[in-house]
Amino acid sequence: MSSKNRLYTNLSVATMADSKVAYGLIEDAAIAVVDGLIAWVGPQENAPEALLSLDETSLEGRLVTPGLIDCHTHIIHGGNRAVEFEMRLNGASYEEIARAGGGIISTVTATRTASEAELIVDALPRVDALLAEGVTVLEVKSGYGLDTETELRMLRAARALEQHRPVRVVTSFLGAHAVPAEFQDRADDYIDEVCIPTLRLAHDEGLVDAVDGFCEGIAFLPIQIARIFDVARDLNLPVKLHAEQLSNLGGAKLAASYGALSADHIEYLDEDGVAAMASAGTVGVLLPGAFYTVRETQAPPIEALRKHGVPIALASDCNPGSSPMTSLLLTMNMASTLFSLTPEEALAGVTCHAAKALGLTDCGQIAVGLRADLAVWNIKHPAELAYRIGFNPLHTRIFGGTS
Ligand code: DI6
Ligand code: FE
Repeated sequence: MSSKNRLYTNLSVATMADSKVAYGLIEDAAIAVVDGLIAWVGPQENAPEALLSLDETSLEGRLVTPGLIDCHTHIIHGGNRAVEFEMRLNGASYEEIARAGGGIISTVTATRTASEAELIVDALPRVDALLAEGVTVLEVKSGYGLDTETELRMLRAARALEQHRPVRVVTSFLGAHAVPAEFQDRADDYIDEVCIPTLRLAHDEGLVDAVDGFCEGIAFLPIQIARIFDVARDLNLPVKLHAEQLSNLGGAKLAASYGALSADHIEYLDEDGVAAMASAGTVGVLLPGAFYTVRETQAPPIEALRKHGVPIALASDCNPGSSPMTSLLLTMNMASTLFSLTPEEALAGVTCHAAKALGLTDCGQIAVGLRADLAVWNIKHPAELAYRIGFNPLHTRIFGGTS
């Protein structure tokens, strides 16, 4: 169907737009789409006369949710690390893997040698896997170039995904992902000579929607992240941070002090950090695929996040090392089973809260005036989405009103 004007009938809808009703659920509902936007949603029997002239599609009792939003991915990268995965499971130590060229630096090498076209072709099957589960918005980070040319190439490839697939891409500059070998033990020089100048160039080219960093003992310290965030502030770009993944360095608190959109991972976050996020309106993005892959045992502080009212989002963290995952449905299931999120929290995590984590106000819910980014599922109850493992009940994905 190519028309951007349509009346969908005979459906249930989890609008995720009414905090007083679980899932914002409306049964026996209809949704009108005009010019790619939601023009009306409500009980079908209340549908205004004027809408009845639209072409109608009966969804035969299916459930409609907002299109899913993957708000944290590294989906553009060269190569993969399957052999390293195999070595590890055959008993190789971290040092042996590193000596064999493994780890994040092996992905940097593979990404530096890939052309923009190769990066795109390599990423498309992963993008397709996400879209097949109803994803309509995708965040993509740089961070496997760690030199000017490759960081820019990654961001251009990320932007170009929109030309290849009906999906909306939001980019994050992650120059502060790791210290490249040529700057070993000179992280500050890397920030001054590569990271900051590249951020400025990428911004000039319109390639950056937000600025990210990896705040960790094995990556960058808060004081170093702050220097990059100062530049982001000068450029009027929002920030976000990989924080408290392996230890508590106070990264989330630092991010919150810059009004960050999100702090991501946050397994080692303490209540002080949670409170700082709450006052700044910073979303907590949980990445259960990484938690699972690295066999982390410390779960994020879910109770404290709930208590302080910090919105919780979920994302795939799709990357070749710590989360080679391309499924938001599996992410939802993992967040429920590993972190005890309710199925409703899990769905909010990949819809309304994921939109907030990206600073988007025109998607993530089903409400009048928002984009008609919808997922139609062959299920009756929204809890089925987080419940099943490795099963995809998507019927139709509707992107800006077009299916
Ligand atoms: N945190 C992670 O878990 C990944 N990056 C990050 O900032 C690791 C990425 C990789 O191993 O390639
Ligand atoms: Fe990440």
